[in-house]
Amino acid sequence: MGFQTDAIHAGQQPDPTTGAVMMPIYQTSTYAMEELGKHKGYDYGRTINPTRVALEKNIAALEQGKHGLAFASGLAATTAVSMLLSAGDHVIVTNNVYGGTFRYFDKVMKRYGLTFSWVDTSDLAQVRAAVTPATKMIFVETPTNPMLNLTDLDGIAAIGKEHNLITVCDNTFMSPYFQRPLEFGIDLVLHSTTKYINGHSDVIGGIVVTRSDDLHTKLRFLQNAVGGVPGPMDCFFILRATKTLALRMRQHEIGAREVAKFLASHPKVQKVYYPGLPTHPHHGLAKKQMSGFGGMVSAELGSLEAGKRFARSVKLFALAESLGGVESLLCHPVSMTHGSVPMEERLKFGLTDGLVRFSVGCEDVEDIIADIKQALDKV
Ligand code: P1T
Repeated sequence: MGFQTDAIHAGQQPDPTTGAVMMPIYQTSTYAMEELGKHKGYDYGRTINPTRVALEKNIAALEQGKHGLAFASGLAATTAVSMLLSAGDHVIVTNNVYGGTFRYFDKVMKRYGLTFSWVDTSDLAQVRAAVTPATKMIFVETPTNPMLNLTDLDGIAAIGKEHNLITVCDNTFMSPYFQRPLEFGIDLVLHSTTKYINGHSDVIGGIVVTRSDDLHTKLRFLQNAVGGVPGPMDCFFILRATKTLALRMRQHEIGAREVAKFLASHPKVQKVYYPGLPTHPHHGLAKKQMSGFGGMVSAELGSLEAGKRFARSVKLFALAESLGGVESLLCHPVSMTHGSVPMEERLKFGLTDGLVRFSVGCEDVEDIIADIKQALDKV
């Protein structure tokens, strides 16, 4: 089936009891057993929930995967994935990942004896050079948050296979509508469903999708054993939202292309980061592995003061963490989403005090551009 058909139908059929067309919210923590050792496939709400199962099947279909595992947040999904590892294991991670992912690996998992190499994974030679006998996983984010650097997924999957490593891609910025990492041989695709997949800025969630039966069995165990599962109501909201994912992504991209073009032509903007611009260093790779360029744009305004003035002056854009909702959001990564990344680390990949990040919403494009224009006038 096509993407939109799957988005609307995968994992769902009319409720057998009532015929309800929409998946019910099974708001229950437990299920009555028929007798000792006999139940209907549902025993306890942390272990399994029908609304969650529907969501997992739905997103698994959109990612062209076989199994989906839903979590209470994107970071809970990352946590479950990291629990596949043991003390002494080494992980290669994209140097510019979401600041919370950096914080989790650096401040939490390091204490449990994992080691990390922070690598510019857009350069496969650097990835190869970072592999050690202890390496067990390559964790990439592409495009990265907020620099929008791309990593070659084909190349990462090949290195992973050669060295028998688990490859993981955080696909939050593209959503499965524009990029499906499993199709390139990546083992696990991960999302903060809080972002484009839910798309309405009203749910925190995460998901992992895989084609591997083995990794699925291990992650299903961890999902239950560690316990970071989403509630049924949140699953219902996300399931409702995927029905319009394609429509929203197309509109996000229309807006983002215009925003990138406008910013690139503006004298007060020093640099624009958007994979859809022919000047982007990874534009060729973007065309190869993504079917669109997404709704995220970053821009260098030159100084913290310029960033502050701009952030103070936008009216339609809300100054807020998060991204991927239908409403436009502006973020100053250094003071917000990436506050936990040390200055010397972030400067290596160009994350300066003057960088602002646009999550271009689905409002009328003229209104979005007009807001950016009037705010730049005040810088
Ligand atoms: O917030 P949560 O649902 O736990 O997802 C974490 C996460 C994981 N991966 C990426 C690429 C992300 O961007 C995020 C969360 N990011 C933001 C809150 C932000 O504003 O960038």
